[in-house]
Amino acid sequence: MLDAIVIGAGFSGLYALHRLRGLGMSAQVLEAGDGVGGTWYWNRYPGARCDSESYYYSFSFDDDLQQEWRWSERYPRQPEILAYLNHVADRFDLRRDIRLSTRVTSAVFDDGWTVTTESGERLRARFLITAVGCLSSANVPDLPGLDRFAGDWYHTGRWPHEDVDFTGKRVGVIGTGSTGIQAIPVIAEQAAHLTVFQRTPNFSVPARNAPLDEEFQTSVRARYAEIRALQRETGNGHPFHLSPHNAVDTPPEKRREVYEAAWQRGGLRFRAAFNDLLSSEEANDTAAEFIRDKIRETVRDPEVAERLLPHDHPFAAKRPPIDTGYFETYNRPHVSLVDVRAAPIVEITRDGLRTTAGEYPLDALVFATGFDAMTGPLLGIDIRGTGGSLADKWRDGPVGYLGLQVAGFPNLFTITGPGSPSVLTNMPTSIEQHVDWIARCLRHLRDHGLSRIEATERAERAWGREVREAADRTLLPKARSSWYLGANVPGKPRVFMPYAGGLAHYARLCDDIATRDYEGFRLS
Ligand code: N01
Repeated sequence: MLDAIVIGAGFSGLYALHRLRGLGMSAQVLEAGDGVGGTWYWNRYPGARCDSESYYYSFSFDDDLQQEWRWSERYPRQPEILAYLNHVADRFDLRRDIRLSTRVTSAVFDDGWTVTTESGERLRARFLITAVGCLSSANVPDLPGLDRFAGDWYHTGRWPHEDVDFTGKRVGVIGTGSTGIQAIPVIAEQAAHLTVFQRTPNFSVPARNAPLDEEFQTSVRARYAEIRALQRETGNGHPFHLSPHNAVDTPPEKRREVYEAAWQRGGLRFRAAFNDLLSSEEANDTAAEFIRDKIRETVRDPEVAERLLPHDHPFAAKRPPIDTGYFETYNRPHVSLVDVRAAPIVEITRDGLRTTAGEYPLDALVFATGFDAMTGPLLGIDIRGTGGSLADKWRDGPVGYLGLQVAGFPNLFTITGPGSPSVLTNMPTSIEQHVDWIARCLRHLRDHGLSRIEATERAERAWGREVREAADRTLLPKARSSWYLGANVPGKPRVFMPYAGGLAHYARLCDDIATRDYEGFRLS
């Protein structure tokens, strides 16, 4: 029997294996893809890059690694992040314990975990660690007629490995989330005609991507200790604090100047321009209106601009995209915008897509329709604990303790599971915090001659309340169409899934719980 099985070889699985090895434990990573990289292995769509800046969307656990790696741009492209993760796999000699093309179909607890793969093979381990990602279960809407479509169709999160050439083609894109907003301007460069099918208009801030010069890289390398410490001190794992000022008390002229400077600097930091943007609707309205004005200024056709204006959710209550030329793309003569909220999609036909307002001929269709987030990747595996299946337990939405464990599933750890800050943060920072906590816990068990750990139902219920209350202290639940609430997947329970209390606060809670002999867990 192995000490641990880890499912997934993205950022989380790679780091988990490294830490387990450090504890002298035997571990196997099982990975469905035929390469390492997780999100960055699957998401190869045109324009795919990270919205966190490269110098901090990376591991911090090894100083030599961060000193030697060179990022080329402010926001790294998918191939560059994939190359980085392959480098990590080689540098730390991880591959010999990673089995690729090995999809796990079930995991059953019976005094240890028995994991079954798609090929029917069984492996046993004392501990099971899921490193399956939060956004890895592609959501392809169930549209009638898709099987009849004569053209090619793609989901951004399952993009082919070979180049897809849209030259001369009439392409449709469904979805205007972070992915659609990255892909649309790039697809428009190639396509003969691009039709964007938009259900919910979105806020977006310019990324202002640029190559990184040597001076900046040298200064980052010299300051890495300080940068990493700052990431761990902030609410969302980025190396910057929210402004000390609030928007409500700032005079309108000054406020506009602050927004303008943040707009020019670009990137996710725009939402840190004032400290009350996610807690006060009045404050949020000022940011939302500033962005709507920018959209009106950028898009030349006032009717198209009007259709692009987001009104149904506060700014940043859904994950705010950042873009390179997104709104400008709608000024191109071969790009059109179709409002599928006003005239919903009826079906896919042999030659295109039909809404209640008409038919749009297409040679290719791209689903930028997101993911069955957070719970989807876990429920895609038939996980059975002492009292039944995870699917039954989560029928009305996910429950768990700290997003790390679920009562009734002993020795199962869920890296960045529902109820942890995860998707509200810079993911590598959250992943390192979770893996470090799990490693500390495993060492504790070993040092105390213990072999089993399980969250109590009481602790789980209390944590569920804390997750709800933390969300309710913000404007986040007001975005009713958000995948944070499961709203993008028909039939999914509407439960706010990530923990909105901030990463630094959460990490302190996790450490305190460990220090108090793993309060809320049963150890034996
Ligand atoms: O997915 P989304 P995404 N008919 O769910 C629409 C991360 N990410 O892949 O809003 C018509 O946000 C849907 O409409 P609505 C990031 O955390 C990170 O873009 O549900 N439309 C929406 O417009 C992000 O938040 C990076 O009404 C349908 C879109 O499809 C997360 O991934 C880069 C539809 C889906 O948007 C997910 O982003 C990219 C239907 N049936 C993404 N179903 C990084 O930088 C859905 N839509 C690391």
